[in-house]
Amino acid sequence: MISTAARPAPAATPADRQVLWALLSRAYPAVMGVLNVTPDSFSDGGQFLAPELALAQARRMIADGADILDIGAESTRPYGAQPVTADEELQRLRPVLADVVSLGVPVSIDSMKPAVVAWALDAGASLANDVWGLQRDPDMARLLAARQTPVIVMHNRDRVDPDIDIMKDMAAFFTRSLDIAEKAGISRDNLMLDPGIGFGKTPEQSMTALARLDELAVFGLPLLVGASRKRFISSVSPSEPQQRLGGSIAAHLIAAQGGARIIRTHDVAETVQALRVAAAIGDRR
Ligand code: HH2
Repeated sequence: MISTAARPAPAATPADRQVLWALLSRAYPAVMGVLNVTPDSFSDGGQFLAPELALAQARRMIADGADILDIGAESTRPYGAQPVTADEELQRLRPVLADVVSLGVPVSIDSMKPAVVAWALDAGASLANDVWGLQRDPDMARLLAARQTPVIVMHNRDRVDPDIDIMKDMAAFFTRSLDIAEKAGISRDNLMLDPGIGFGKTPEQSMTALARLDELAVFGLPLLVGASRKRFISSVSPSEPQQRLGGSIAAHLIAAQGGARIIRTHDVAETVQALRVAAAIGDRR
């Protein structure tokens, strides 16, 4: 088990948290820029593995309007991702994380390994992004409770089943995650939910999750959506990951209408513009 008890201070300072909550109540959703320090991410693997390229990309995304950066060092794509050890993840993060944190926007750590998240919080990350919704490793909830860290709880499944009702599956999954969070002592104020577009879902189920996002409002928690460049787009309009900007924006605008408060994207400038224009038009109703 990881040591979670004897920490001098929570990772997310009150100032970090204030920034986050201010973003969540803004007229249009906060934009989270994706920073993959991996060789094999599905749409940009290898592009930002070198620390100087990762830092340049982080700077570019902030200049383009990113409110939060999400840094990940292990690809979670459904086909062909190489599982990596915690040590390997740390080796990729170590040369770059503190520099990214120093750029001044909240940084989220996209990892399912408590040891990696613990290290990243010590290095200044202010939120955790768990693509297994606190359900993969019991140490994760313990760690985040001890540090009072905001966490994105994402829906996921070990295998795709085209025959299930994905909305029911998601509701049952989140109910389990919230139970784990409560038992561990994670404050409800620190939880956000994410339907996990493309994770353990058929393209049709991913689109259902986007179309019916508003049903997740019953949980009363902020929603994050990451549809950026994902495969369901190609099921409608055949395209390579880097040619899916139009589809990503369409999906993210629909997610914003459905109540998403954070949008996770590789294409920050275009996404910020789309969200702002949609919100400005919405104001004229
Ligand atoms: N999608 C990816 C990774 N992490 N986290 C959340 N909360 N929501 C998502 O939709 C999500 C996520 C996949 O995108 P990417 O990081 O670009 O790919 P890879 O996992 O191949 O690195």
